[in-house]
Amino acid sequence: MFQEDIQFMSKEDIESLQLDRIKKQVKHAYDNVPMYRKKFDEIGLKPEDIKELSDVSKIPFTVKNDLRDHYPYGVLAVPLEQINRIHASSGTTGIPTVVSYTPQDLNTWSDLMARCYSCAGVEPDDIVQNAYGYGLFTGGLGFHMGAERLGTMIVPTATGNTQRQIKMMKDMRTTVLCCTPSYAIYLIEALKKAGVSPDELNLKIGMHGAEPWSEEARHHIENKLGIKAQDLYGMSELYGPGVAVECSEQNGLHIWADEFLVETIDPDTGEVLPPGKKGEIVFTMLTREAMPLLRYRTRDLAVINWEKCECGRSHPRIMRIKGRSDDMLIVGGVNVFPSQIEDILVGIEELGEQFQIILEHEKLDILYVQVEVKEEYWGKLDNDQLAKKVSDALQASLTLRARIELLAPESLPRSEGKAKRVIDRRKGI
Ligand code: DLL
Repeated sequence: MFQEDIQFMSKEDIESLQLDRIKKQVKHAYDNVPMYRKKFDEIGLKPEDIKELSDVSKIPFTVKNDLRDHYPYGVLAVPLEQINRIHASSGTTGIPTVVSYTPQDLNTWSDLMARCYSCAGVEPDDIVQNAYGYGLFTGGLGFHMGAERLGTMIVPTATGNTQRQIKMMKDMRTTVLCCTPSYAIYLIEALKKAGVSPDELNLKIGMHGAEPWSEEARHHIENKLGIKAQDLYGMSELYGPGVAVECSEQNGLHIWADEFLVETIDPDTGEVLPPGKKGEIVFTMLTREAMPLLRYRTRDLAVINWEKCECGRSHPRIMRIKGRSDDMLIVGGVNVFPSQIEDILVGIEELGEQFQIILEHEKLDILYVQVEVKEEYWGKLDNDQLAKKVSDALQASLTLRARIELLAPESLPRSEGKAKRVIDRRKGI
């Protein structure tokens, strides 16, 4: 097992390592990043004031806009000559969030990703097909470097060209498929259309992340592909993929706490929440050289479980990501998360996996939910009755009436990367 000693560190050892590292990291940020020096000076905080792990709550938060305001290199803690690579994520504001890495950062990230593969059950003799996007997006290169570090063979297909993905899976005898959960679901349809049975493939593990997905989506992928579908979490600001991953228990994603210190906060007040409470996840990177991030607000909402896992690991677990605080839609004054709608749709037997939410405004906000019907039911049911059943189920949970549009199988656009679930056509929003 890759870095087995770190994977199975005791809680006490993790905490003492965290304390040792956070002290150094705070000093590194304060001494080298003017933005942090300013944030600390404004509240009279000195790096030496961090004596215990609980003192971390004194440190001011970092938010995405801090990175945008210092675009592109303003938050570097090392001279530009020491930067080996950048990645970037596009944002809605037009200014990308740029993240930078020293050779040591790339080394740490590779280790983290190799550890993720290993924790999820991947072995050096596996054949990894990497269908994440290579380029500025961190998914492709992150999964690539981790597989290289673990020592597997890599088939770097990148996104798209589904027919070629299928051919490669078959001919190269791929055992591990890395892609977003929505692309895995699309591949299942494409395999069926191409007349390729999963029995002809050698797949055993799927490594899926980059977007929220449900337990039902997992069962679908596992049953149709005959694999174990593992959830993996990360974000560009925190190296990329590799922050947390599921083990064989599939009961929460282990956050590699030797590198990431995690807290949960109330997204409205910023107050630290007690263990077990759902809130916004905040990470402090413990060793990053190029771009130290202290108390970075992810906007992701989840519950953290600090209990030791059945697998024997003590690294805390993110129980499934429950959407983002900024994903929240406000429809006629009611707060709605797309994941809530998904949870209800997947519970209705006649519906397929693909759906889209459209918001319009005509005097009042209108919530449209377009959802595909499963092939075996399409044309065989009373659509009005089924639409009413869906609308009633949504009303009961959201306290909102949605207009339901039932669609034929395979009519919504498929995505090769992250699925686009929400189209907001309301003016001024
Ligand atoms: O999506 C990095 C990544 C690549 C993760 C490949 C996993 C696999 P960003 O594009 O910066 O980075 O998007 C980060 O995606 O804040 C979450 O909202 C969401 N996200 C990532 N993984 C998961 C997951 C990559 N497993 C944002 N479950 C994060 C739910 C996820 N949401």
